[in-house]
Amino acid sequence: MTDTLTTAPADAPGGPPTVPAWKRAPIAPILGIFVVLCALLTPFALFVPAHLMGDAASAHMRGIESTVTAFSLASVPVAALVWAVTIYSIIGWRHRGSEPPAEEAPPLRGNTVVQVVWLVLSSVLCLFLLIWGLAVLRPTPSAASAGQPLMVEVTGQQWTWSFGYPDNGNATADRLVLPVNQPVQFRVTSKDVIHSFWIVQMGVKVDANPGETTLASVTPDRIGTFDIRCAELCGLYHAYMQTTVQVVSADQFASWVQAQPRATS
Ligand SMILES: [Cu+2]
Repeated sequence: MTDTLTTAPADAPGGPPTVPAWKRAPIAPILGIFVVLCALLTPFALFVPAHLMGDAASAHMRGIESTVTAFSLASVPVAALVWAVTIYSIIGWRHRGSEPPAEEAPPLRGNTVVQVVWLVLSSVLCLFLLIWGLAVLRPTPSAASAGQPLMVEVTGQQWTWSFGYPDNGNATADRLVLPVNQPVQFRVTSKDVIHSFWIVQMGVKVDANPGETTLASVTPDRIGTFDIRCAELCGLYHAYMQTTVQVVSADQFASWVQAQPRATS
């Protein structure tokens, strides 16, 4: 009985050996798909991912945006190569009809050159991302060294945020207002479960833990209204635990904070 799945076409006597289709490396079409994908993905990586969170309102957030862009660009050739092989595999090696293929599928086996190249490239890529991340996202000088920071107490509770201004007569507010270009230090805590205080366009994100105080600092450098969200799943209405921060001029802030109620204790 002839096994059609494992029998390769017989070579012609005296002629060159017949190379099964699956053994011919389709370098050119895969390279073509790779180049097209790189051309499509590069502008996407340059202009889309870093701007999904809105325009930056602090130098720290601009560092995060440049990091997102660098990481997206570094992932373009990797994604393009994987997709190119996948797309060619789906189209180029497609078998039609109800009969089984005349040739057996290629066996999976190691290829030392590919493994070494892949490992070296991956290592270089990881090293680049590590160095970039350490350089761009290094801790900024403490707010104290850039002038007296404005202290703001942030308290999370299911499912709202409240704010206190201990240096401004213990003013309290249910919304956050900050003066532009003034270093701010947040002292963040929680009344019940773990929340996470996230000012999206300023790149501030820090856990709010019950019984603990965590610190975060930023200098808002753009006047406007920006998003505050809870970034820690904290219960039924977690998705609605959001508010805004308004960044205003120093004069506007002074008159606003003056008009706020004072904490009683
Ligand atoms: Cu929360």
